[in-house]
Amino acid sequence: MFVQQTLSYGFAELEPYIDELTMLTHYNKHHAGYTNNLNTAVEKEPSLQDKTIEEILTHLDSIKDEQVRTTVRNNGGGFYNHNLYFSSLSPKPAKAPTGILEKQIVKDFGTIDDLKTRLTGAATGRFGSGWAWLSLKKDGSLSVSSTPNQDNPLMTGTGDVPILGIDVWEHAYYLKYKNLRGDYVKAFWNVVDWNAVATLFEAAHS
Ligand code: MN3
Repeated sequence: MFVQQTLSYGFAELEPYIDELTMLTHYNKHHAGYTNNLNTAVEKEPSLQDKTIEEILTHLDSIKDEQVRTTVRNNGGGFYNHNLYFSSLSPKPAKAPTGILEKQIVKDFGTIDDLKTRLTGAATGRFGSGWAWLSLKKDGSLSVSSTPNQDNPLMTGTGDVPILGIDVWEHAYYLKYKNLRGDYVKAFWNVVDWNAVATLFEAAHS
């Protein structure tokens, strides 16, 4: 059974950048819903039961039933993406990357601000619901991309491993920011814990 990542902070602790009601609804309703729906789908599909979520999302094509595949894509994606999202946030974040992650960012993008600009562009440029991503590619370089719905880089067949995701579904920001997605993304940078991103980078690297 897949279990939601527990939060290391309270729902109100990301204020004023991400408001309490958005966090509460996002985690307790949306993320919980994806998790429940994924578990229900996996219960009916014995071939998935001994697999990790990463294995499932990397090999969606192995699910023969189209309806089950779509359910797992949407809800397995939602489960995985929100685990990544919520665990990258902190009320006391490391404000900038250090070590090998910083070196790779400088190599691939120039400066940390250049990377943030690229990611902000991917987040604000995504039409409709979706995500912006920073991923580690097979060749060791980093890439910025965006995906629709609850898709993510694991599903692309490229071997890219996501290490930071910006949720740009309206449920992630609309209560506070209304139509101003750019303001939410700007605020988001204040609560990204670069230590959490570095941990994923190092894990994906080894
Ligand atoms: Mn969401």
